[in-house]
Amino acid sequence: MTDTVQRVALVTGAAQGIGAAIADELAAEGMKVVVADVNAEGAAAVAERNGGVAKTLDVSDQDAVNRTIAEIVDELGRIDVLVNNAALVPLTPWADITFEEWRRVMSVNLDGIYLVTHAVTEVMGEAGYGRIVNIASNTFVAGTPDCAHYVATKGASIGLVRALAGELGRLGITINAVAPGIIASEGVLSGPHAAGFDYVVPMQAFDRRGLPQDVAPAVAFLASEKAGWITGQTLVVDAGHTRN
Ligand code: NAD
Ligand code: 4PL
Repeated sequence: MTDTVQRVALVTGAAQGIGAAIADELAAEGMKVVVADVNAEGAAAVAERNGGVAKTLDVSDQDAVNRTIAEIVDELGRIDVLVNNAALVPLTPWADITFEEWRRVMSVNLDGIYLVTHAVTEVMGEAGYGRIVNIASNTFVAGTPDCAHYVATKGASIGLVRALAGELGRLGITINAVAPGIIASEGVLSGPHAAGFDYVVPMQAFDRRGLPQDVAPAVAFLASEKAGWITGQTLVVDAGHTRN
């Protein structure tokens, strides 16, 4: 951060869970954070506590995405950091993944990344500076069962990071992925993934459940100016559950 410019960060899916912790961490580091989520109330509460700006946004809605990015540029003048965090986190055995369910997960977890990233890189490219972090998942490393559609989107988000690093580097933009292991977010705690802790925690190096606050610092580092020589990479943040 320079003395004169306050960096603006857009975090999608930031009304709760890992996204909210990332939004708080970036705000604590001095950034102006746009807390974007389909959950308007939750986004407003997070923005209220961290001095940010809330935007109601469905990342899979092309018109809404383009309108929201234009609003942010109008109101705040810039977008320096994008964290692609919004996602559906389903647990569905392969036999039960209908094409409709497959498309639903693709549209939020993958089309959403395309839409927001495509709009934001235009803004970042004009400024000649940007930091993009995709929140992937260590399920892509572990091959976690009963969420094949989800794992496929997380692999695709890492593929996009690798593919875009070169093109975006020429514009002064870095793009990396952070791949958390199982985290006690509101979403996971309220759904069937919660049973996964009993299986995963014994494989970790540390004997407790991961929290959203355990992921946020890694994202903040890759989103910082000082991470400018790192791009196209995936940082696994899972207490050593997987090792590569
Ligand atoms: P969560 O379900 O607690 O929160 C997700 C947020 O995204 C919610 O606020 C939800 O409203 C929002 N959202 C959903 N669809 C949206 C859309 N179309 N547009 C905008 N916002 C939308 O989830 P979480 O556990 O905090 O997960 C956050 C990210 O971390 C996701 O990318 C997830 O895949 C990833 N992740 C989670 C875990 C885990 O165990 N919790 C592990 C690895 C990776
Ligand atoms: C190990 O990304 O990485 C459950 C739910 N277990 O979403 C995840 C593990 C989940 C994960 C994830």
